[in-house]
Amino acid sequence: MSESVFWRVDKIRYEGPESDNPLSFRYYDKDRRVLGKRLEDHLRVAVCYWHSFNWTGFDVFGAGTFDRPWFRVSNQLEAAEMKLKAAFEFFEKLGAPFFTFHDRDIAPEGATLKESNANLDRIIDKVEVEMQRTGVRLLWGTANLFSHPRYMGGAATNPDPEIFAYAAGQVRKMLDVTHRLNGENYVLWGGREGYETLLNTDMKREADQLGRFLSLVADYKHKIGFKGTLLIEPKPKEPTKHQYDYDTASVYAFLQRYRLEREYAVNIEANHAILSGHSFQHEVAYAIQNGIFGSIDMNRGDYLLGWDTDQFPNDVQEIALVMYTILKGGGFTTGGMNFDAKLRRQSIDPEDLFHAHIGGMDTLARGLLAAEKMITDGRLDAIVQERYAGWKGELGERILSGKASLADLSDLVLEKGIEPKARSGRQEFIENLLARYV
Ligand code: XLS
Ligand code: CA
Ligand code: CA
Repeated sequence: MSESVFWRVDKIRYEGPESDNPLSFRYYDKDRRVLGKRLEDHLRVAVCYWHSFNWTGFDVFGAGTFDRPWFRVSNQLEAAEMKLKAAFEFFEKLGAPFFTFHDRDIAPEGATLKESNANLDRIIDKVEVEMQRTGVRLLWGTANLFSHPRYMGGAATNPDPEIFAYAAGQVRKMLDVTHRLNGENYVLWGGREGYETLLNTDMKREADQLGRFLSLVADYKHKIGFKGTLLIEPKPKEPTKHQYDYDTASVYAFLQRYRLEREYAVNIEANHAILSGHSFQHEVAYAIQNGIFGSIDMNRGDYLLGWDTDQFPNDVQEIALVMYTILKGGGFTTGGMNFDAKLRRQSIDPEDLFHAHIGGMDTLARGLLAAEKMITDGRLDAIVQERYAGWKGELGERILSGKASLADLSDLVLEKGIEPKARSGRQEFIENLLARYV
């Protein structure tokens, strides 16, 4: 018997929809060609470190429930090395092409920034070896600017500039690390960048501070020659009541205000989209339309709970619509589908981590295959084209090109006695059509 926590599981293989083996893929056939590209290259799946290897299963009411060997080791650096071995064994057995992590997920925080950086360097040497050994790549790196008590009042938006400087130090280091590991993106999630009450908050000043911080990050990225994409991850609430990065539209307005819209794109999380009162597809479509679509944090929420439950996705229709939107937007460039999702705290067996990811990957694959049908069939697109066809005519062209004034349009209607005819939006018909692809 090996001492590995995942010793009972072999490499997960594609066995097709008829397979009864719960530790196999039924749809995720990585080499299958979909619209001229390998399925794996469309989805660009990543496993996240924090939920899968750091979270002990604790919640606000109770202690950790997962018994992983590295939680039992008191020397933090030794624990980090053990966890690293297990994580790469998991990535390899699952066949995930990418992973993601925060600085503090992978190596322990020290007493000073200097000590933390040294801890990180020591572990990153080993990460590099594992990446070379397995071929697993880094989808994105990020700095944890929200767990340590120093950040309780924000990182970039903190009332204390020394905390801003500390956060800058952490991001600088993590950008260096991400660059060194050839990360494809770098994520900034403003966990504590928000506020509880205006009684103690200067909102205008905090926005300017955040704008400054993001400019500094972009400058540094260019200075070191990092070619990956900088991403901002919107989230409407949690941990604070008002989060500055509420949704994609707020982030886009913020970026424009600080002239950063060409430097940053968004990392859209499914669960965060829902919490902001939008559909997941809406958030993705909004980002694509405005040229700031970057990457996806894949998970789902619970419609009965108002918080961020980070569950694994299982709704094929939702994914199909999102994949359809992404494919029509040209697909991922540097982005991918990161499983920012965690087990339920009663799912304590190491095998549960495989079931969760297998189910998630199969759901993504089914969504992709449905989206492929939607695209090749072309009927959904034709319906929308047809609905707006009037705008391709002479009147539509005159309006949009600015050739017709408000008075011209009024005169036209009065003179010609125009009485437009109402047409059905046919939503139920279209929904029935959609059901046939899924
Ligand atoms: C938290 C966020 C976080 C980011 C990375 O809700 O999802 O995990 O993805 O800091
Ligand atoms: Ca996330
Ligand atoms: Ca989340």
